[in-house]
Amino acid sequence: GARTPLIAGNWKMNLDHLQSIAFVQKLAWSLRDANLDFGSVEVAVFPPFTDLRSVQTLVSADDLPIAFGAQDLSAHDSGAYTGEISGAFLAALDARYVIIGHSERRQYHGETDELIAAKVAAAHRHGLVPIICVGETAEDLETHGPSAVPVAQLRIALEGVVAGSEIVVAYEPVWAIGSGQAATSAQAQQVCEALRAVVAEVLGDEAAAATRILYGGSVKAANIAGFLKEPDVDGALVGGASLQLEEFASIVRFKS
Ligand code: G2H
Repeated sequence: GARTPLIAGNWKMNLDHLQSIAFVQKLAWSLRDANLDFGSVEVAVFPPFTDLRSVQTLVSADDLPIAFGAQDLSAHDSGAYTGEISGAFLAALDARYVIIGHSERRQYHGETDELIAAKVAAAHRHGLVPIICVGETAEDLETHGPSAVPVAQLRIALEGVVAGSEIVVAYEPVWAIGSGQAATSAQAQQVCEALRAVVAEVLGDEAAAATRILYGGSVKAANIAGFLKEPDVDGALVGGASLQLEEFASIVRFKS
């Protein structure tokens, strides 16, 4: 298709410093050995903040075809915000992406749709590509049906978009996260199609056609093919399986 699939490894709060560095190096070797065509798939890793500098150093020294980004950022650009990391800091590390509004941030850190919109705006002020995460809980699914909650979340998040700036959307049903119980590819397609319609409505048809929409939630080598066959699924946000080198490399190699 017209959109290059993105396989994004969200490490969450896993892998210590030495494991992070070894992982990126071995991933690069593994992908090189597989003669992966990087025109046909993009790979990105999302280490904890404290390992971004090391990953940047490694990736730039060896010119590795691996993009990277952060798992969160502050809605503010600078100032008295103890413990926060600004988009400016991430841009200075050459991070290309930043994950925003992951359900774990929404659930455990009280992030609201409005805060997420402010973080999307902050990412765009610093030239970062936000990966905007949306998804419904099992209860939402039962009460409101498949697309209503993710669609409503995305509508608000898109208020932060700076016109003409790139976004990535990730549909991650909360009931499928880390549960081993992935959505079916048909379920993912149904919601991703609805999300693309929201992008079209808010940002226009051209933006909607260019925007990559990922599926996330218990993605592994055994189910990635089904997701990527769907017309509106343009890659995956991978958690647990992104921590295992061979498994992650197999996911990446799928669509080469
Ligand atoms: C969903 C996903 C990565 P997992 O959170 O963002 O994690 O693949 O472990 O379900």
